[in-house]
Amino acid sequence: MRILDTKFMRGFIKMADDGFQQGWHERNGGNLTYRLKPEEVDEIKPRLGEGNGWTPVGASVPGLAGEYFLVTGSGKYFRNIIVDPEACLAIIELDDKGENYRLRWGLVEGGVPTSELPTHLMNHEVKKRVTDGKHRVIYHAHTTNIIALTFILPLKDEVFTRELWEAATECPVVFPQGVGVVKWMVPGGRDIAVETSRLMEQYDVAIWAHHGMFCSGENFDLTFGLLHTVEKSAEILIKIYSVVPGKLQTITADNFRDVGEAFHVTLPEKFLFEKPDCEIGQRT
Ligand code: 2HA
Ligand code: ZN
Repeated sequence: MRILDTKFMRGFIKMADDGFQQGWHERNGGNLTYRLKPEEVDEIKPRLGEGNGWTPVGASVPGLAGEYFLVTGSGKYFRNIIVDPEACLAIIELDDKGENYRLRWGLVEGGVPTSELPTHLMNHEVKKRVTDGKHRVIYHAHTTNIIALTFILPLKDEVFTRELWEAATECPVVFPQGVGVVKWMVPGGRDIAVETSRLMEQYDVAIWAHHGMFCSGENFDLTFGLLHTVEKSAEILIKIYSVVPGKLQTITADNFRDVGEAFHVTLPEKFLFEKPDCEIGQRT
């Protein structure tokens, strides 16, 4: 099957373009990776190149040994993916130790996989383990309102989760485990990858202070939908805090317990701490 005609490729390209249309991918900002299913690898194998030499990943991910990934290219612009996917994207194969990769398709005008490859692969490794192989998509975007929130809220998982949940009733149902927050760190390396993948043990969302967000999910719809929902909630919060210093009323801890019961989701009690009834003039 022609690689560009496969369902996973079309889904990947659509998701990337949806993200660009949302305004989350200025210049070369953001990156997206997808762990191929064995049958998807079989389907395209006759059309893959030989791969010329192995390159270190920059992290060790033995849990992903031998796996294939569709990834965005370093320095490539999301806005160009839909126009020229073969120049902007790559299919890479990991070696039998999960330490090196080789290029099997794409990047026809040259280049290397995303600069955030260590974080993507370490996240994939954690998520493959904790979801029994269900999660396949890791998405990083420069979401405007989440970034803005990281300047005005304490960089704590509990505070971000509670604020995001309060801004839209669907949120605790969409991300019941909450969100994790990584303090400002240098992007592109192993250290930030370690911090992020540690959060991915318990969350599907990791916020990078003053930078953006990472989400993990089973497929393109769920992963895009998750990131979109979190960013929409952040937009509501930025609108609220642009108008008043605090909320006059909000969804309470007991309200969340009721939502949890009604929608059969378990909301960790660490996010349901008591707060003053009226928050005008105060911040969490
Ligand atoms: O430029 O988003 O974090 C790609 C990035 C790096
Ligand atoms: Zn980034």
